[in-house]
Amino acid sequence: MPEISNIIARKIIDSRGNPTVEVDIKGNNGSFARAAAPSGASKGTFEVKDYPSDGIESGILKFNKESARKLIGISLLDQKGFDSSLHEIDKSEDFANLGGNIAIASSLAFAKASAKSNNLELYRNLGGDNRKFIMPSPLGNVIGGGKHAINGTTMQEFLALSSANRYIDSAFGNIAVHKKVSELLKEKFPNLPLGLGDEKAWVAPLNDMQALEILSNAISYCSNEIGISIRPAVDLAASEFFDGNSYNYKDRSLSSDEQIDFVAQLADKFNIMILEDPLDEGDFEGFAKLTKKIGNKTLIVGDDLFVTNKKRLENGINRGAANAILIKPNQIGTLTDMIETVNMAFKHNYECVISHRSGETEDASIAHLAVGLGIKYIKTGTIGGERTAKHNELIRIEELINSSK
Ligand code: 2PG
Ligand code: MG
Repeated sequence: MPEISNIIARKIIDSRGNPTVEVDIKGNNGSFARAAAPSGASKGTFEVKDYPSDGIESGILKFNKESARKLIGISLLDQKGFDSSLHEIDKSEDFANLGGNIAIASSLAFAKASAKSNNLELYRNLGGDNRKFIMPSPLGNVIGGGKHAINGTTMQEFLALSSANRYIDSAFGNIAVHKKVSELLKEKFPNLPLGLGDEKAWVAPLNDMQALEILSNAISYCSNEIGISIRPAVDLAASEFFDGNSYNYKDRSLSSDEQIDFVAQLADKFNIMILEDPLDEGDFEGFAKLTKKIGNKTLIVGDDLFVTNKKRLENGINRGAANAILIKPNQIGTLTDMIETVNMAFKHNYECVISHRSGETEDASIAHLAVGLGIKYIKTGTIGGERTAKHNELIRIEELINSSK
């Protein structure tokens, strides 16, 4: 029986220059696997804690000194057993003792080691050897603001969603929009320096309406030029500019009901396909109202609302809040918990969008999770090594799928 012979965590550097964690697992069958955790800037209040209260350093030290011993010897074929041991070690509801980022890096390293022990790629080990695999459509952030930039838009992300026959063409569709946006920004601000935010989306002195107009023009131009379907999407990350009473933009301040009407109008005017976190993370009722209004033609995605948590999703399902969920593995801390949330979403016809974080690493696990679990959309930026790591892995996965047809 293949089992864990060694497990070790270390501090590494993320794309924002902040410390994060990676975990190595060795098996007694010679298998070796490694995974890293990303980190968010606009974190949901209800996410698990990423590190114990005394910080990343002491979290890692404690894991290597005490927790690792309890994990050595676990069968490499038992993901659920491994993940429940993480919960047993932690003993809290929100990974406050072990640290959710240390938990997810361990859980994903385990999933990779497990796949290696079965001599399968991770996506295939997760999805079953005989499944028909489909490639996801990428959602790429091209104009940004909120917590990901200094003095950018109020809404956090303006994205392109491309769907072509081959994954690589979808990814290049988003990249084309990213390039076109830079041309349009140079025309609009000929004398201003332009820069990129945390996710390598363009940052410029725009209000949200101007950003949507540029996004929409760039998308129309590129989809005509390339001949593939490209649609606009927006992640408002609305909790970040809600003060408990109003949503505060650069040029307006809106009540909850006004916010619902405002985003419904935007969705209509700009033919927006995906609207993420259009309302505050506590406002299930507002999400339900908006879903009733435009949910037949728009995906209303809960990110901070659901935080990849099965119980919060269940609440949303019961109330008709949103019709899709963002899936971020480190919001919940283990692969098993994440898969349970995905399964619940699919069972109730909620769409899933798997997602990177604004602070990322070269780890490309989410590419495999998307394909292996049959998730149709992946949000992972357009350019930048930590973002293209996922695209490039998906290009390789598509080649493998095609060669095994
Ligand atoms: C989001 C994410 C990723 P962060 O809000 O969806 O784009 O941002 O990782 O900062 O939470
Ligand atoms: Mg979000």
